[in-house]
Amino acid sequence: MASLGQPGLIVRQKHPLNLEFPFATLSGYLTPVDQFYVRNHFPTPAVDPEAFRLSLTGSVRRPLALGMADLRALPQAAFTAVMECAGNGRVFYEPAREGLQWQNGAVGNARWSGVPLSVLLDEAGVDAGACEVVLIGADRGRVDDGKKTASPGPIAFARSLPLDKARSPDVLIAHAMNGEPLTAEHGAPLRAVVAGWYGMAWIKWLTEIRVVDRPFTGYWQTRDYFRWDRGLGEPVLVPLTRMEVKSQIAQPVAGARLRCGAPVTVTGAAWSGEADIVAVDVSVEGAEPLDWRPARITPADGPHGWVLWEFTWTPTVPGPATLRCRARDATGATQPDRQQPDRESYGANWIIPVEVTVVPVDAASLDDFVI
Ligand SMILES: Nc1nc2c(c(=O)[nH]1)N[C@H]1C(S)=C(S)[C@@H](COP(=O)(O)O)O[C@H]1N2
Ligand SMILES: [Mo]
Repeated sequence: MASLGQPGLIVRQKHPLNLEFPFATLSGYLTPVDQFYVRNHFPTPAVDPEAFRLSLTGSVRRPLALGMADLRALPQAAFTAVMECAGNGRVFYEPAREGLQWQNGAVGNARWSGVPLSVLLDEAGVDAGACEVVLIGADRGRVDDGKKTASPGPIAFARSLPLDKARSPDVLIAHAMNGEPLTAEHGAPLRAVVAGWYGMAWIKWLTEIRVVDRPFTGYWQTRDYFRWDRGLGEPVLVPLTRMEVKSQIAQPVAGARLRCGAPVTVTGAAWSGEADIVAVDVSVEGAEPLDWRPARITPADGPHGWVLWEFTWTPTVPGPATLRCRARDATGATQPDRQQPDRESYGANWIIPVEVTVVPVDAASLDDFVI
């Protein structure tokens, strides 16, 4: 197959900038920064790394105002973590849902470096009555979503973490991505890394951290990025948090034509919010019951990274075929067969069939587009 060179990113929206990683180009464990999806709600703010101070205020004994040099002098940590936008895969919902029509590329896996949020919380001394930590970005704008919630003026992008997550080693105040200082698109000079949780919690252009003694009810906490929870009987809206278990096929792509009798490597990635991936299964047939076979997994390089997987398949029958993949995590959670009614337009982790065509070898030899 001809090389596509630098395939770049798919523009989902120009203002504000929203870019999707073409997941079919997945080729390495870490997603390069210039291939990493971008999800913005407002124009990218300019934060001057010299003048800027990260403030930590609220229910703390010693409020902090830290410059970049102060942050670099504190203990550092680094890990690989997958970040998936809660809207990844929205295009597969039926009927169509409002919102950016992400296919399967609003996800990436990078190495993040910075100061654990727990270090800052310890420095500041959290009050006994505190319950959450609100992370606030420097970007702001008016929200008018037609749901009677138009904001009276510009509001900042903000989300909260419960104290136990905020204090866990999963959360970094990061200044670098894949060993390079954060780029403007990815939140320079500082962003939150909230390993295990959907991207909306990973606040970019982080300028303010506020410890609060009652649950935060900001717009992106309560009016967006939620799901229905029926655990208490009557369904209630709860903020999205942990990523659902998920696997995706990178190659072959939907519509691919495959040579009959020639082995093809089915490849992809899999991840889950706060548990390891223990298995990825692949099925290559359309007929039920599906014959699921284990894929080979390249383990993650730590608790938060995705796993890459592959499965070798030699098609033997010309005609249409359906590829599916399904991951299972250490809690036993696996991907559902169908879309989940309680997830509004988020958390799309059900099994997405990829339809391909197997062509006889003689026909294949005449066709450049066959892989
Ligand atoms: N300040 C701020 N932080 C933000 C956002 C934003 O619009 N503003 N978008 C969030 C969402 S929904 C996602 S999925 C991730 C995307 O991060 P990326 O653009 O670096 O991929 O950032 C999150 N952090
Ligand atoms: Mo997102």
